[in-house]
Amino acid sequence: MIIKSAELETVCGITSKLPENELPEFAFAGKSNVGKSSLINALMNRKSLARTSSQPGKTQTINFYLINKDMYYVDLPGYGYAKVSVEVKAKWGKMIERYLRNSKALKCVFLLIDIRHEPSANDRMMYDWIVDNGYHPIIIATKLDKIKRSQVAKQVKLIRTTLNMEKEGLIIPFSAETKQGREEIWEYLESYLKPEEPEMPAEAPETGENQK
Ligand SMILES: Nc1nc2c(ncn2[C@@H]2O[C@H](COP(=O)(O)OP(=O)(O)OP(=O)(O)O)[C@@H](O)[C@H]2O)c(=O)[nH]1
Ligand SMILES: [Mg+2]
Repeated sequence: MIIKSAELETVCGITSKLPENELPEFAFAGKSNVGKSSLINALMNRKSLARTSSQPGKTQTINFYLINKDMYYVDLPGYGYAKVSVEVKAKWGKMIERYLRNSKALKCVFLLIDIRHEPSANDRMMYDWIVDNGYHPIIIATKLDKIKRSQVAKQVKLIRTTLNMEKEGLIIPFSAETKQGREEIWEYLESYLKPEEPEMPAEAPETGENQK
């Protein structure tokens, strides 16, 4: 994908009204520090438009990035950040839920899981919750550069079984350091943006006379 433009268009806090976008949206969910903002930067071909940090909990708003005036990447706040109070966590849970449930433009939810670890109870909840809302989550297994190549298949399998994924469910290993996996994610996004194939001319309509 060629990135011609990328800009942060809307920032929503807990009490903000969510935008009603017409262009397709792609959301990135996952626990705090898993690499959502880093992935979004890589997919925007920018170093630091989406803010990242060694301090988890950096993204505390829902951020809508307009890409090529064609679609949005939606950076969601991470769940499971220990230093945030129970009330704040609950409020964020509600906000993410409100977004995922109500957006009419949301095409696909990417759920990020650290390739080094077994998915947590929160990850499993998030996965099930996305499925229950009618989406087929794409798993991005992040921080691929942090494990040996020989470990990749084993870790991918661990993610698949722990999340109890559908057989055809997609897991894309990705590294924000090496950008491995980026092309595949771009291809996937593009498949949503392509205009629909023109319909084949219909055959002459049946009159119904010969039908039972
Ligand atoms: N080695 C390596 N580090 C990564 C990768 N992706 C993210 N990181 C690092 O992990 C830390 C967290 O990354 P973020 O992109 O800020 O994570 P986030 O999911 O947006 O975190 P929150 O905003 O807190 O929810 C940063 O220090 C990143 O540099 C990766 O693929 N490889
Ligand atoms: Mg972030």
